Amino acid sequence: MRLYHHPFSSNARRAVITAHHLAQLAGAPKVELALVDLSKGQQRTPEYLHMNPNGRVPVLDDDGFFLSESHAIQIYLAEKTPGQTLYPSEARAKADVNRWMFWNAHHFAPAVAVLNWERVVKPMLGRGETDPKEIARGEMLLGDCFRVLDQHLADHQYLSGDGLTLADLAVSTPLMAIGPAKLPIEGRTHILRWFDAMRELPAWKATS
Ligand SMILES: N[C@@H](CCC(=O)N[C@@H](CS)C(=O)NCC(=O)O)C(=O)O
Repeated sequence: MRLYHHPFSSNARRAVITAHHLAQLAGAPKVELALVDLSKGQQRTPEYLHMNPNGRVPVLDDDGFFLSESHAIQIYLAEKTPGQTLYPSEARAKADVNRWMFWNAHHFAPAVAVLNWERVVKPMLGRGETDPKEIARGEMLLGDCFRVLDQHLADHQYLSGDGLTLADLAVSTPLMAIGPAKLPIEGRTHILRWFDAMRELPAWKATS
């Protein structure tokens, strides 16, 4: 399999980290990484758009089966790996992991993206002044998400169940922006404890 990514993309990193983590297991799919240079517009070439018409990273190519959307890629890689424990098969356990993954895709990652765009990407690409209204909107959205996440982690070591799952890998990757995008994390001690543990994972370190 080939996984198209860019190192600055937290969406791509979610899939890359999952592949790295699963690679510890003998039956894991062999995943080769391919860099897509977003700054050169390589995500908009006809060849790339054939794999992912959205023109975004990541996309997985499994022998001509093209799969975009980072959370879907995580699930596919896990389900292709015999003996994995990142994605449970029991209905309620699986639903709970799904819940956090959907929460991430719909609420958390988009909230981080507002601040990341205003404070990191816009200045980097010279796309105009920071918009204070957008900053206020991003901080409000993220404040809500941080409250929910911190409360949950106050009495849970991991997001779902008793061990590391796809949910932890999914939700931790937007926090790559914690410093550069000045995410309002002050006082969220439970998130910081959990995120420190995520950063200690060999898969996180290998993809930094
Ligand atoms: N929902 C998608 C989002 C993918 C996405 O937005 N990727 C960004 C990088 S973080 C991208 O490729 N942007 C390139 C562009 O917009 O031209 C996923 O989770 O995979």
